[in-house]
Amino acid sequence: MKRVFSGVQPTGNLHIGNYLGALKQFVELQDDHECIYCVVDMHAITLPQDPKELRSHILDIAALYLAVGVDPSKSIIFVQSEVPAHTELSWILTCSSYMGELQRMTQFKDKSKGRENSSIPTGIFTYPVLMAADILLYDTDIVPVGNDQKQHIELARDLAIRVNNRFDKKIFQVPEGRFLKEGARIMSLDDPTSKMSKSAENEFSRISLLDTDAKIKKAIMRATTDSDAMVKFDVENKPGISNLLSIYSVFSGKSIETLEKEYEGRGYGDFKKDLVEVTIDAISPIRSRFEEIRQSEELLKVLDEGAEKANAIAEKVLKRTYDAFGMGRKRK
Ligand code: AQP
Repeated sequence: MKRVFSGVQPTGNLHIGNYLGALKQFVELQDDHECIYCVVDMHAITLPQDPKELRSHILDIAALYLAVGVDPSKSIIFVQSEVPAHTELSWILTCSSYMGELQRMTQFKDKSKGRENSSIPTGIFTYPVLMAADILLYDTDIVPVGNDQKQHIELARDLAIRVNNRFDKKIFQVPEGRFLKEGARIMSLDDPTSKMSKSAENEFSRISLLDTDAKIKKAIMRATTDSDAMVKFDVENKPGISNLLSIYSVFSGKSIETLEKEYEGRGYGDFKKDLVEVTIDAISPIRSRFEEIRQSEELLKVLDEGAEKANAIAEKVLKRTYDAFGMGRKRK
């Protein structure tokens, strides 16, 4: 069975972009793959987090994994900081990476925009290497993620190949990214030229999986569209309605062409009203399951067992790497 690894940062509640780009794939893959899903709290602290909120978000994300359908009897679910090998391997890979390749990462450019070099947190610069360590530590074959992670997956592949070539043997499995055709990049509702994000200031720029029906309605009804009122998919000229069409299509299972025909000559009002309904239908069962799971002792048990299993796999790959680099004394 091929092995799958992916993670989500506990930086806030998951939005429909996280769900449609990544989590939906997590569920689809678990029946015929060996899946490992992580709550990547080491990544979250690349920007300052309130400690109490961070602790709470870690459990929220784990509960959301279960609420969307990740099944702990099929998949390993764990918290990144509970497996120390992530940071250990990250250091080794940092010593195998170059400033130039990290400077080219568009997420680094976005997150450091407008800041002087002297005030850019180093973690924002080096976290793609930590992400490479996350992936390589589990001999991962497939990484299901949204489109925004393409460049980071490329870096993980480059580092794996570089280390393998250096020692002329297979230390790391070279992973492949897995991106969906629809939903791989859901855009912000108030600025459809940038991606929907958990940490964007305007809460109406996103739909979170835990939003109330009223909030979902408000966010969709005020979503930015253009003035010609034609429901047509054209990302370049009509990014707002194109984004809403993508969301409608993945939640309803109808193709974009079918939706364009259905709403021909009917304007945006009708379309948005129906999209509200379709979105609430898709999200509200997740919300109710979440409430139940988040309160349960079972969640903590799942994470304890997950950390134990993840540690066992990670230790082996770390040992193999230490041996190749000649680190420490020979471990048994
Ligand atoms: N807008 C999106 N459309 C499709 N997929 C998305 N993902 C994120 N945004 C979209 C995918 O969700 C997974 C988890 O992302 P993450 O939390 O680890 O980090 P992120 O990509 O930085 O997500 P956010 O929401 O933008 O968080 P913040 O605001 O904290 O930076 C990944 O697979 C990602 O591709």
